[in-house]
Amino acid sequence: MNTSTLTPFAEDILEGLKAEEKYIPSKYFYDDNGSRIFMQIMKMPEYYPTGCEFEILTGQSGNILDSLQFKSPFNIVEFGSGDGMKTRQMLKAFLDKGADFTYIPIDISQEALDALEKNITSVLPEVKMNPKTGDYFEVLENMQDTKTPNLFLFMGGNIGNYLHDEAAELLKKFNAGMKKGDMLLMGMDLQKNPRIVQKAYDDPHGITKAFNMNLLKRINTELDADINLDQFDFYSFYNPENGEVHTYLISLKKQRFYSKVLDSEFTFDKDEMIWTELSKKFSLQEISGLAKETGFEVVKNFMDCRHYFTDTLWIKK
Ligand code: AVI
Repeated sequence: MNTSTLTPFAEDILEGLKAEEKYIPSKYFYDDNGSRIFMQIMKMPEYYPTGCEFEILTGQSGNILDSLQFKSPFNIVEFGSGDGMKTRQMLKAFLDKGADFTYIPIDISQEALDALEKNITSVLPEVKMNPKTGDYFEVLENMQDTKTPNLFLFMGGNIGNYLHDEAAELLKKFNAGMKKGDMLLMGMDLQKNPRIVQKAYDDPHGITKAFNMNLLKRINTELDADINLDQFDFYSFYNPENGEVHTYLISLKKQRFYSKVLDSEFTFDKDEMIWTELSKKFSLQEISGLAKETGFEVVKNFMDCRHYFTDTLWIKK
């Protein structure tokens, strides 16, 4: 096998499935099929974060605008904007209150940005948009010398999918690309009754299971492998002591599969697990600790009425 010609997916699968404790990085959930399954997850009644963030942005965007520590004009720079459904609520409220801003969504996918632009301008034609294609940090570097203050958005609770040190590193990088006084509004899922969290990640419809199984499908298609999907199950576990949901694929028997692309065989014991995702739920104390650790200060938490989720507003010190 010539590893220099492998895709990043192939390299990471090789590393993760040859490890002592097997794992697959959760960023590989989101191929076209996985992204469609994730849309279904977001529509499930058990998956509360989407509704919570929608409620916050629908009801409290005026307060968010009032809490910004700079005046118009400003930029709203969004990392990983998705379809913009929730952000649209905020942009509308800001316009209604007479704010003067330019919306700058950043995404590596030109296709996603085109769809987003169409979606926003069809409903809010008066929004000034300046979408930027590329890596978050490259775009940030090129924006640094502008005088206009920035509100950065990192919504949806994506920060919870990073290990603590990775999250801190990402936020420090955001911080390094920001000017003093720039602000960050970030979605973070909060600790709550464990049964509610457990249900959101172990749904009765089997959609979260399908989301995980899609990883094995990707290995079969992209790495020319012969995994029998029926011989794997899905398991999810929420630990209320540290706020971490961990999800796994479980091998139902002692088995092996072969990948032509990796020219390699992978063996599994019965009940062996593949760790597929961390989804961290935070306490408000942990949120202010993380802000401090990464060069920010919490200005205000905007929470839904049940206090399940927060859009936390930080300022760069
Ligand atoms: C994208 N991310 C915030 C989701 C979460 O809740 O951690 C991904 C997800 N995994 C299973 N369900 C949803």
